[in-house]
Amino acid sequence: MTPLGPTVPPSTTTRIWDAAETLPREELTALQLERLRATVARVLAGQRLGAERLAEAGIASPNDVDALDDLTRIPFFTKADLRENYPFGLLAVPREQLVRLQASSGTHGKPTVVGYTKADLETWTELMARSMTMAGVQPGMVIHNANGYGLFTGGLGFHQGGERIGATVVPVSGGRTARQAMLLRDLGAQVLVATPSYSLVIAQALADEGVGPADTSLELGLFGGEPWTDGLRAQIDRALGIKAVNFYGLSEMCGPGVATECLTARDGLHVNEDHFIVEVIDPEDGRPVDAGEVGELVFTSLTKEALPLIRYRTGDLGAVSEHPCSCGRTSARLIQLGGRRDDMMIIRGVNLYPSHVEQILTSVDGVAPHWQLILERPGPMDELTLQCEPAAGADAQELRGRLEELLKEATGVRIAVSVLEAGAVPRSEGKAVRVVDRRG
Ligand code: DLL
Repeated sequence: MTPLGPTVPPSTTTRIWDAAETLPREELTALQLERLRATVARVLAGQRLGAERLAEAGIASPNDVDALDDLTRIPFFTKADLRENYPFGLLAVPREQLVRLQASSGTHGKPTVVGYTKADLETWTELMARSMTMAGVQPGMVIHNANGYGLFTGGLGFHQGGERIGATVVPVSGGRTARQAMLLRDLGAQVLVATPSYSLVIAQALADEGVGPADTSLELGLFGGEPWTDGLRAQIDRALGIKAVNFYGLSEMCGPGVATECLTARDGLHVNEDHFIVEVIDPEDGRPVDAGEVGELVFTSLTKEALPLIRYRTGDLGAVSEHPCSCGRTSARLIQLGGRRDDMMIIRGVNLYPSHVEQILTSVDGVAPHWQLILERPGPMDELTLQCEPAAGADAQELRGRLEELLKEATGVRIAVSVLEAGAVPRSEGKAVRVVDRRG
C-alpha cells in the first residue's frame, strides 16, 4: 500500500508567518542577545534616562553585555518615568524622525504618548500580520475592526496587520453599535476585532435584530486590550458562534502584537520573543519569581528605534510557560493574565481582583455577561457592590441570593449584589470600566 504521506494537520493549525516563530531556543537566545546589544547602543546614543540606568548597571557600551542575564542588573523603567518625561523625553531619535504617534488611554492624568519611526511601523505591521495569522486570519477574509481608530493602538494596529496579510479590512472603529451589527452582516465579516467587552455589546445588537450566532459569517474574534476570563470567552464564543482569541500588548512596547494566542491551542499567548524579552518579577522586591509563578510582567523591547525600553514594568500580572505548544511554535507563552496590580482591592482585609469576580459571575447560569463593581466607603470600611443583569428569563431575586452566596464562598468577603434591569449596566465601546471608585 502506498503510504498516505504526512498527516493532514487539523484545520485549526495556523500558518507560520515568520520562521522566527519556530526558532530553536539557542538560536533565539543568540538573536535576542545580538538585538539587546543593538538596543543598548541606541539607548546610549539617544535616551538620556536609559543611558543613566545602564550606567548604574556598569554598562557603558554594548560590549559590556555578555549574556541576557546581564539585563537583571539594570534598574527598571516604570510608567512614572514615561509620565515625568511626557511627551517626548524618552525618545532615542529626534522627534522629526517619527512618522506616527499613538497613546494609551491613561486613566490617571496625561496619556502615555508613544512614537514610531518608519522602521518601527514596519516592525509593528509585521508583528501584527504574524499574530493575526497565528490567530487564524487568512488572506481574503473580511475583518470587521471595531477597535477605536485614533490614539488607541487597537484600531490601526489590527488594520495594518490585516492589510499586510491580504485580508479585507473594514475600519468601522468603535460606536454606533446598531450600524456595526448591520455592516458586520451585510459585508460578510469572518473576523471581528474588538475589546472582549465590546464584542458582547455587538452580539447583543445582533440579537436585538434577531440575528443569531448561526446567521453571520463570523468565524473568529481577535480580542484584547483588557483582562478577560475563560468564562467570558466561553460566553463570547457562544453568543457570536466564533472562536475568540486573546491578544495582549501595550502601547509602550508597540500596542497589540506583543503576545498572542494561537488558534490551534488557545492556551497561553505566544510572546514574540525575537522582539521582546519577557521577565516575571515579584512586584514587592523586583526579584525574578520561580519558573511558572505569577508575578509582574516586565518587557524589554529589542527592535524599537524611537522608544526603546529596557526592563519596563507593565503593572500587569501573569506567568510564563515554557512548555512546548501543540502548534509547533517555540516561543514562551503568557498564562494566567489576570489584570493589573493596581486593580487589586482590599475589602475588609481580603485582597480581591475584578477578574476573580468575573470568573465567578460567568460560571453562573442566568446572569448576563455585563457587570461592574462599585467601590464605596460608607463608614470606616470599603464596601463592594456587584451590579449585573439577569439573562433572559432569569429571576432577579433568586439570582441575587445565589450570587451573593457564591461570591462570599469563593472570595471570603461579603459583596452586595444588585441585579439591574437588562441594559442598565453601562456599556463600553472600548475598554470596559470594571470598577467605579466612589470613595471620594
Ligand atoms: O490595549 C494594546 C492592545 C490593543 C492589546 C488591542 C490587545 C488588543 P494600551 O491601551 O496601552 O494598549 O493598554 C495596555 O491593557 O498593560 C494591560 O493592562 C491591558 N491589556 C491589553 N491586552 C490585554 C489582555 C493596548 N489580553 C494595557 N489581557 C496592558 C489583559 C490586557 N490585559
